[in-house]
Amino acid sequence: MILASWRSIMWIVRRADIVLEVLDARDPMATRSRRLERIVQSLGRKLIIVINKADLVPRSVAEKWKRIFEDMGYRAVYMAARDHKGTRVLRRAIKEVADSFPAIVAVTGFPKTGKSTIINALKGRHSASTSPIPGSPGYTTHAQLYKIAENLYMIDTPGIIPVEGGDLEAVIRGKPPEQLPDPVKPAMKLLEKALRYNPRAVKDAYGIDETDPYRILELIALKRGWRYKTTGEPLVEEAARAVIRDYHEGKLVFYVPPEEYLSRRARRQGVFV
Ligand SMILES: Nc1nc2c(ncn2[C@@H]2O[C@H](COP(=O)(O)OP(=O)(O)OP(=O)(O)O)[C@@H](O)[C@H]2O)c(=O)[nH]1
Ligand SMILES: [Mg+2]
Repeated sequence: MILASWRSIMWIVRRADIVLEVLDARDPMATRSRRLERIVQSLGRKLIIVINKADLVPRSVAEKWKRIFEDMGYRAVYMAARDHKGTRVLRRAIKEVADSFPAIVAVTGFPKTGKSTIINALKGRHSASTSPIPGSPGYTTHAQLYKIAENLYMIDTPGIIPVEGGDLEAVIRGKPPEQLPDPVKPAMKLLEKALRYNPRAVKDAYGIDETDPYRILELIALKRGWRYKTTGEPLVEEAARAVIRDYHEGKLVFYVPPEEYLSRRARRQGVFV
């Protein structure tokens, strides 16, 4: 699969008037790229932060993230592109920041944040191909221009290379689960994270009442009959891939609360809350 290089991201940003940075509402800060934001700023383009997949978090959480980004001085909207929710708000934001028309909007962000889905939602017809799994046929492989309306064009881009923050997101979004050299470690991290933010996540997704991540993988494998032919041991690698896939597909349900980010930031700034 092809991840866009920073050079090609610059090339795309140069061609655009407005850049959307698409984040995953479940963990916006880990799917954000300050480097991209800096590039957009330094090239004098307009940035709109789009907090997508808002259907996977409570509305109040999406609202809070929006406000956090607005307080940083960014224009921000939230939406659920797959359900065509929030498209009007996004259209309005684009209209308001555009200096002139026709406007070209580049849609950028981490892999699998829903960039192509946003384009489809705005277009009203499906043409940008989408899929839940990195590296699968719906993976956007090259920048492509779409006409959204008479005076509005959008450039769909492949997920940018996630270089900062969110190591876990970088690993699980960077490659299809089948191609991860070691899916077990990231899957264990993902399970730990899920349980930290939603103690019911594993029970709800797999009907398994267990907190040890390795044991959870074993139990998923046993439940599904995935065993090594030779030894009969549970095939934890296969369970790990399933867990990563379930996260991409929103079946493993959890989100990072904005309060955690706010209290961390306050601590960094030496403010007690
Ligand atoms: N729950 C939920 N899922 C969404 C939403 N938007 C997109 N998705 C799903 O997320 C997955 C990835 O969507 P894409 O639009 O292919 O994401 P992308 O950013 O274009 O992905 P790449 O081009 O591979 O980087 C698909 O399964 C979508 O159906 C949303 O608002 N809510
Ligand atoms: Mg895409």
